[in-house]
Amino acid sequence: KVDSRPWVDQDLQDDTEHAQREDGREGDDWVDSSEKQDIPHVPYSATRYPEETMVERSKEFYSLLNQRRTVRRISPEPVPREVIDTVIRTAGTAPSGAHTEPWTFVVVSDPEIKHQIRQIVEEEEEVNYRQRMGDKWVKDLAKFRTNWIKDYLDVAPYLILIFKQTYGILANNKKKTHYYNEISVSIACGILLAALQNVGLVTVTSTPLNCGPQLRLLLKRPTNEKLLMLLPVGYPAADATVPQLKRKPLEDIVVHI
Ligand code: IYR
Repeated sequence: KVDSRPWVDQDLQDDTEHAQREDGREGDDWVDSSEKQDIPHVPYSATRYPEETMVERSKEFYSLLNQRRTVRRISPEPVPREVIDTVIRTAGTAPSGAHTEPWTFVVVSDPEIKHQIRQIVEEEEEVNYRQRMGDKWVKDLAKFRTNWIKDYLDVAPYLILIFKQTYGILANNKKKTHYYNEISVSIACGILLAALQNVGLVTVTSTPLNCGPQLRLLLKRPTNEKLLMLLPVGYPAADATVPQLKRKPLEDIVVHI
């Protein structure tokens, strides 16, 4: 059977809907909202900049992020652990459905585990490229010179695997609904990419197709967690190259009404 959307990961469906029974009430194993407590609301104010400063800052931030590129040749040079901790803290500032913070960032630096990850990903990606993706998809990717061999999984000093928690598990073993968990974690991933760019590190936004369950087991993550993204992180290799791509101009991506 030919799937018309082969990039949709088998394991990556959003099971937020499992939180509710058909009658709209929560099942016994789900936390009752009446158990939740009220929290105080406190004043908020944002830093206010003069307009010229806003223009300048907007351009500077654009320039920084416009230099971000996917880099597939990563240097083995060590990266300070404190930097990794802080970029992940930064990613964890993302907004999330009902402030459920439905993310787990698994940071792998152990060479043995990195290699096991590589073996799982390469084995699965070979099937992806040879069978699942189909000729059209493989042709569409040719100009990026990608294939199923992923050296960066051994070489990069850190692999960050980002899992979405499809529901939460409370101390009393009750389940908690994680509203909009996929988009919440996707936003966190975007912030993580920006934070990495900000410190001069590079990555590949990889979404290893159909590797989720095996990697989840390898990393001993619970069944409520599903792999959303795998980011090898490090400095770019001295001989790294990137395809010469152009970004769409503003006029092609914005509509003012
Ligand atoms: N997941 C594969 C294939 C791949 C797919 C897309 I769409 C890309 O932009 C790049 C690669 C891989 O990582 O090689």
